[in-house]
Amino acid sequence: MALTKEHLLKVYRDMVLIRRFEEVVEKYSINGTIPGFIHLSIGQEAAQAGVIDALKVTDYKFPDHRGHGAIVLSSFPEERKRIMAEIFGKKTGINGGRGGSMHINDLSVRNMGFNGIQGSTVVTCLGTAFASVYNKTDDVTVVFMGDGTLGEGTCHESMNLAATWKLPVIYALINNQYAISTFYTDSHPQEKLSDWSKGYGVPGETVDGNDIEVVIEATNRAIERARKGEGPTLIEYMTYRWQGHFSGDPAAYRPDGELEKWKERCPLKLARQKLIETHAVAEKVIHDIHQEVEEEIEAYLQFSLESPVPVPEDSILHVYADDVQVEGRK
Ligand SMILES: Cc1ncc(C[n+]2csc(CCOP(=O)(O)OP(=O)(O)O)c2C)c(N)n1
Ligand SMILES: [Mg+2]
Repeated sequence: MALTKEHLLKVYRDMVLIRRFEEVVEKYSINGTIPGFIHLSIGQEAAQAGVIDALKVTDYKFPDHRGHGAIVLSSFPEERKRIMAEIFGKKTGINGGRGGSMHINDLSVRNMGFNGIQGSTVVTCLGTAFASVYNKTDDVTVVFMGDGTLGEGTCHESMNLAATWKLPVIYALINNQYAISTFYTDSHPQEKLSDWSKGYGVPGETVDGNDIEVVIEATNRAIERARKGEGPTLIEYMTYRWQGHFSGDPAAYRPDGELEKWKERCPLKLARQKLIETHAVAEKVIHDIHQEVEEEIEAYLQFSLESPVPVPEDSILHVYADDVQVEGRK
């Protein structure tokens, strides 16, 4: 079912927000202000924004290393500047500047974070999925992973158990075609990676990951199954990353013309076309969205630039948990 005009406008704004967020992050990474490696998801906005849009705040989210978009959109609007500050390594960051780009978690919205090991969260996400069943809630768990990550042995283990125990997991496989420099069909025998699901007797589908309406529809189908206790689903969102693997990678391994072809199917462009052609949205409305987002991102940036860096004495904080009560243990 097509989205309403209001819904499409909302997710269009979400996509503009994460596109501009990452463009700013890219700029400050290249000029050396942001420490460490940055993995950008420009071009993949629909897959991230669509999945997050379909979730409740209490659903568990496991982003991956290319997850800025999903993380920003999961967080409460008033906390989003702290996501950028985290990437800048600042004390005001959502994790006090300790995590940086790849290790951002925010338990208030059940963003469970990532740890730099591909395929690890595909296993640990079984814990939150099991907790939902055990506690008899209808919260689902979404784990993001890439086409390369699907080749990790952990993905087999995870899908096997999730299928056997009918755990409410949505495997959000973002197929952006490459794992670093390896094209996905050079490391997988299947053309459709969603066919993996067949081995575990669970539904799998491959969808257009650049069309946000298609993304939301497919995600909703999986969420509905999971909430009803029918178990996991594997969804492969076909998309493309416009940048190299990390900011600074010239991506010389891509054939000529490939990027240009995918840019024609820019997720923002596709949604904008629908807004104008199907919903008769005026150009001025679109322009105002961009203007509003611009001001918001500028505020995040100023906050990030002006915030202090963590002090060395703070490095010993949060090493041990304070006063944790574990049932059944002294
Ligand atoms: C276990 C493990 N092996 C290798 C790496 C190095 N590594 C980081 S990202 C990446 C490629 C991941 O590709 P994909 O899953 O397609 O995600 P994408 O980067 O395309 O978003 C690799 C091999 C790692 N971090 N962890
Ligand atoms: Mg990939």
